Amino acid sequence: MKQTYHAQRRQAFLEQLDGQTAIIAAAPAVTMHRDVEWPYRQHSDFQYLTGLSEPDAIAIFAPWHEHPYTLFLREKDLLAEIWEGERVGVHGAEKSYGADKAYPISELPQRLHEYLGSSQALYYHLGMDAELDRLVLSERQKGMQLGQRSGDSTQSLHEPASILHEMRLHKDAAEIRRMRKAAKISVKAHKAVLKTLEPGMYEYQIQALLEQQFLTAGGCYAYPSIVASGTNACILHYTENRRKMRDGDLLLIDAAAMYDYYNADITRTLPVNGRFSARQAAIYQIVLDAQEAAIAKVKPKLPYSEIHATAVQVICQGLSDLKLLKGDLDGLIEQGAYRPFFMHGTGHWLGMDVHDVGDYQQQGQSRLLQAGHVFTVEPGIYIHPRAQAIKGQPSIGKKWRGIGVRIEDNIVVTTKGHENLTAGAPKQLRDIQT
Ligand SMILES: [Mn+2]
Repeated sequence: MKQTYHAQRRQAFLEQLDGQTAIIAAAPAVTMHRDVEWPYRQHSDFQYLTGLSEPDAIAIFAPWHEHPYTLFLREKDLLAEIWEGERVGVHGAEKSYGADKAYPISELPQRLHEYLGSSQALYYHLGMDAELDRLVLSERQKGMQLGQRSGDSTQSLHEPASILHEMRLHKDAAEIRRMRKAAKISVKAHKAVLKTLEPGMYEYQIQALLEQQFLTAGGCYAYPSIVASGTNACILHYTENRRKMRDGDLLLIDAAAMYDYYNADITRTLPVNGRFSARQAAIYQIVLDAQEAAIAKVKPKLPYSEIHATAVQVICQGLSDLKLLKGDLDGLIEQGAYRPFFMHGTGHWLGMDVHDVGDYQQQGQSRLLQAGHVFTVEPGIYIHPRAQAIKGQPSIGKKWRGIGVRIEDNIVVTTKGHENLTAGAPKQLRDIQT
């Protein structure tokens, strides 16, 4: 049962707390409009440790306490459950969710002090819930005034992220399985698009096709689907998806599934009519070469920053071959001459959050990759039709303007090298042209 993994994570977290207390809060429910809430999505930190997908819950970890893992959560309430669905309840939290002790959330104010007492440090993230912030800070203050602790009476405040996000960065076997599944569902959706796409369709029809695939497989979209045709491909976070696609357009699709709290993140750029123009193909090939060169480097101990450096090198070489950049290669790279065309990083950690947690640097140096790290590799080139108006922008021939290409895959570092979880989504010219 899934609780085995949560129990292992809690054990590791409790050990690293080293005798101190941590308070981790559930995500609040969010209103969509009057009487209607957005579908509930648990906060990834809380989900990672508890497996409990309910709002109005607080997990307290106190290794020194008689109950090292305590859950405060909603009580069973038949009337509320008839309207809103079943609740785990206090008994369920102890029986099925591994809590050493559970209490109704309404009892948090009078019980919180028991968990703060003898801890020199408190791990709590401020800023998610103002009411909880006030309660935690005032109870901490009272505890310090009462001088319950021996020695220094100040209770220091720390970010749980310093422990928890480091844990989440290293994916365990259960997490890799879910990410593999999210990737598989997403690959299938991108393949379905390839079969269906033709001029005259609307962007939202492609969005519907993708999201139907995600839902049919038991997932949902990991983030709002980007279906950006024509010059919309040059807008990095385009999600309107209202345009009618024309013969000769490119279509940039950045869409993928979340499955059981784990995300994929795929981008493909396709010719709407099945055939790239010569200029589109030239830009596409540079991006693909950059992406493949970057992925090929991935193995344990590689500094993470090498991935971006590799993509930048290939993109600068390619743009300079096309005479879109002029000057010597090292100079172009050093001056960041590529930035008007490639203005984002080459990727990000991937996991329960699409832009997942974990530091990219350690002691001022780029982190070295390790088996179990998962991240995206997603270089792009965007020639925005109006970019000419930006000061300092290189002058670009009219015929190049409006081309936007990004290609993104999800890479897991293995002990021997890497595995591309999303390799099944076609990206070679021969596979995406008819
Ligand atoms: Mn991404």
